[in-house]
Amino acid sequence: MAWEGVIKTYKEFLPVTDKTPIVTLKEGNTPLIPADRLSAKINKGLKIFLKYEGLNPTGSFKDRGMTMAVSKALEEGSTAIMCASTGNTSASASAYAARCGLKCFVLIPHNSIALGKLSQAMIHGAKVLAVRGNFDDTLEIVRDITSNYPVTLVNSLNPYRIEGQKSGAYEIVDVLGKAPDFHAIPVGNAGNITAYWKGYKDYKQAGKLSDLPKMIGFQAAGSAPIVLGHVVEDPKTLATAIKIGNPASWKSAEEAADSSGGMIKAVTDDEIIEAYKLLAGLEGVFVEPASAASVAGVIKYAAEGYFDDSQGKTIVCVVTGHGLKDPDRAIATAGEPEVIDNDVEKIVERLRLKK
Ligand code: AN7
Repeated sequence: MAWEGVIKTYKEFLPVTDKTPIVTLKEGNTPLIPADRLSAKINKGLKIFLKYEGLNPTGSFKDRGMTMAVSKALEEGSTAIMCASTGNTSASASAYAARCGLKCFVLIPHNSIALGKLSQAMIHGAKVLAVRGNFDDTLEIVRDITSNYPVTLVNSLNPYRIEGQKSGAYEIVDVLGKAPDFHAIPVGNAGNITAYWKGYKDYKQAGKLSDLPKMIGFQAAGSAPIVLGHVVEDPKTLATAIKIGNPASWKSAEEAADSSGGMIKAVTDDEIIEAYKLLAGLEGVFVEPASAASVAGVIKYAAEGYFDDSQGKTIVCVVTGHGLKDPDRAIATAGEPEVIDNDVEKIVERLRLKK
């Protein structure tokens, strides 16, 4: 049967009715990819899976929440939506708005979002303003404007975003037949860890799983307010998607980590880039740097002994966005191609091929 998108597939778990106009790009149903070479490299007997969210229609997990937020905005008679974004939320919001004829207003931090994401918001026809400030500043402005003007906020402060995003957890359990033992995830504004935890708890309540996973979240070290326990005024990291100093869902992220027996920790930019290269080179999975934070965290804490009693256990790493979102980073990391003459002999020689 053809995949119908997140809302139709999981409607019994979502706040929709038969009257909800469903705006969908058939998001969800992303592959859960076994990462056997990575598992072997980490060598703790863990079985690692990658939930490849970059394969959603706009290239990130945000589509799961956006189908809900935009459908509900339409149902409630809204004519315009607005978000602050480190890039992926704006790419998704602008696509779903285009699809149903809503206006879309986007505030991004100037010079701080990856090129692929910016190109998406522009081509889908959103009104994009690049603000001289950081993400936290733009979110503050969007909260202010959406509470004073007839414009629907579609950041993850909008509870429908969390509702849609929790579908990722359902899909994982539907494939594995149970929850994983560990769920590793990057943390920025902290909506996604909140959503997955909710999804697992829903499924437990519905009798679809018995044991909940330990939720382990990873922030970039230069933007790690939850780890530090205070707001970071000037967050820094090359993982621009998670360059956030004052996460909107801070408390619920802590709640997910604490009540599951997990943790929220930091990984450095070097550790993120190392994991980014490993995913691409060892598993054939191209993700954006922020997504690699989940894998970087697993590698780091494996080395510190966190998984020493985890023989045979499963871990799902959510890799949240596609590598093509940030082509500049890929080239900066892996280099440019060598240029050569249009000459077969020179090329054979350069490739060191022998008959
Ligand atoms: C690839 O687009 O906040 O912890 O404005 O794009 O739920 O915020 C993006 C966040 C992880 C962090 N990975 O998720 C935005 C935005 C990628 C992301 C996160 C984001 P949350």
